[in-house]
Amino acid sequence: MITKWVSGCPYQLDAVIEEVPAAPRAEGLTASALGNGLEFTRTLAENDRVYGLGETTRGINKRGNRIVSYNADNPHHLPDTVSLYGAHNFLIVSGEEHWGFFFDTPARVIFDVDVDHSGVLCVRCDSANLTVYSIQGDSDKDVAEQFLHIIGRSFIPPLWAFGFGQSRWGYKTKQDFRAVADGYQKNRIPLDYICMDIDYMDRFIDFTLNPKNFPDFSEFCQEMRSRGLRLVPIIDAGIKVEPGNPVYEEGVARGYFCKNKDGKDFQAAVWPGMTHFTDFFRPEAREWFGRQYAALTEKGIEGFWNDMNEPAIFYSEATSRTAKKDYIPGSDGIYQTGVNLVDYKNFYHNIDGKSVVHHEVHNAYGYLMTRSAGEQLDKMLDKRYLLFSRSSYIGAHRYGGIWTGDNTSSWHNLRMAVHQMPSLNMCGFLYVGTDIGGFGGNCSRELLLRWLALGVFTPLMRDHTAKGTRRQECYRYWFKRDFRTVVGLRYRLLPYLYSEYMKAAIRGKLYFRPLSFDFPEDAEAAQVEDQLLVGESIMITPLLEKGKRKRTVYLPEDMTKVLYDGSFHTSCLERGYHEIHARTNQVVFFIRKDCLVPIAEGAEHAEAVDMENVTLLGDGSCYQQYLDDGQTKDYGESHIRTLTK
Ligand code: MIG
Repeated sequence: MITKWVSGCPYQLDAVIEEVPAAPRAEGLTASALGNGLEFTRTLAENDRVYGLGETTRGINKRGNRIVSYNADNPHHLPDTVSLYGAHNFLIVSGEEHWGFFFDTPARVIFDVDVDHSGVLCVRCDSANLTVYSIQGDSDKDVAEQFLHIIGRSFIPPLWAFGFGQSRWGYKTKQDFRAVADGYQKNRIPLDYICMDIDYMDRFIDFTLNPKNFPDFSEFCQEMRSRGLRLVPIIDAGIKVEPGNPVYEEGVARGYFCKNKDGKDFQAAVWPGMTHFTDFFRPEAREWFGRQYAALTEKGIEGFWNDMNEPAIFYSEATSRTAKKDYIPGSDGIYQTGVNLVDYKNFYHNIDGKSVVHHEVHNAYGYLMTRSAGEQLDKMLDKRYLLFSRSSYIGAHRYGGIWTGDNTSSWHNLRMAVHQMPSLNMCGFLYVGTDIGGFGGNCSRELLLRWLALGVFTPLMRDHTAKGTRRQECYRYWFKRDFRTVVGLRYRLLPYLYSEYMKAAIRGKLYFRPLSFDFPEDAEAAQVEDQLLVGESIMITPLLEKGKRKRTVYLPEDMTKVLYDGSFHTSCLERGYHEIHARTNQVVFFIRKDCLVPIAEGAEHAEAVDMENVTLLGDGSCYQQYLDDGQTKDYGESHIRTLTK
């Protein structure tokens, strides 16, 4: 059962694309006025849990946290960090009843999820122009699936995007990229793509290539393709202000950039220096910006990542003088969200002919950039594209995936990834992943192997790190065979991982789930935050502690334990608690009762994996495999074949 309550005059952002009946109130919540905005509360019973809220830094159960939707370029992913890059305003209250609530507003929202242990969920919305969706269901899973249905089908990337990718901020020349390709191929560690960070551009100008380093980019793309690799360039949100830059000139001439209060094109500094920001709220500007990606697709590029689209701003004329940050008041003090409010109140969008200050619609900016790219890439390429974005809002999940931004090489951030994945799925984002090994800081060999072992199961599996950190490519570390084993597992599991992703996307289901979603009656399962269900057959139990070669796992039912060390070793374990052992070159996961997992021989590229000839592991009797060419857009149940044991 879903109803919506429309308050005031909300912006039409197409987060929800199905018809939902209107109700006279926000069902399941108590609403009251709060300044210019609205406050929604709901009393929580002692054992109620709260799920969802996407890309946040702590816990699968969000109870006991304060979370702020106000998209921020924030590299500090700490337990008490309140804002990251996305606004994912959907949560599930789980207890005697199962309710889902989606606060559809691009303005700031503060979620006090019983932060002070007063037994109250309190959601404070800056704006009273919003739509609140209330979902009632039989279970948490049912609520989540009802939500996935109304927000529309997830983005589906090509098969090669389910391979492993390497990235590093600082690769600049063809030599740099060739060295990565060589490093992986000489050591026979599988790899499908290499990301190009901002240094491939001409002075950080979007849609350009450094003329000295890439005078013949088409040939270079071809060279990489012939080695089984693809290049995935970054695109930043801001367009450099510079006469002679055709995108700048055309954007100015057509009036597609955001304005300041005097009606002039707003400018602020990011990587290229002073930039203008495309007004993605205007459909014609969105289409125009998206078409610019052709500069690279024409040369052979099939995938991109969109960065700095909160949008991130280093400084502006106003903020070089006063650097005032956004603060939010809490009953227990003042919290800084790390965002520069002065800038966000200094520029304007044109929405349906009306001038709207950015601050009021801030959270939708990154989404609309991704939509701009996605809509045009879909038209320009006759096959699927890869796209993932840093900033997002629900709705963006139909156009691309996301990565969780500038994390750090820390064990806490690895654990956090386990919490983020299912929470993002609940908000619609299926193609998700973290910077494997951590973006900031120096990654140890042990941490990288453990992070890769989790990354094997995340749809986006990319190793990425910042300039100035330790080299983080797998082949830079001692005893490369271990990396070949762990990354290799991804390719051996590809028939399963791809099938499960595709089935989740076309059927509107979750790919990652907390244990409690499948075992709602199991009080032990509800407490588990360091294990996940991945697709229909697998449960993962990652090792998340430094120096540990064993951990305790909870099995909500009898399962088959699989230990992979280059070959698969299986054993049956009964429901209950067990200690499992895994050295850094071993990955342990579980196959659920009455389930199967198809295993391939593996290969060095996703497209080279033989998906047809598979071995079946587990004690089930049949498996539904999704099989297609990995490029076609004609998705559907007809691509499913049933394998029997
Ligand atoms: O200000 O392009 O999150 O992945 O390597 C930093 C450089 C800008 C932030 C992204 C990160 C990327 C980096 N970018």
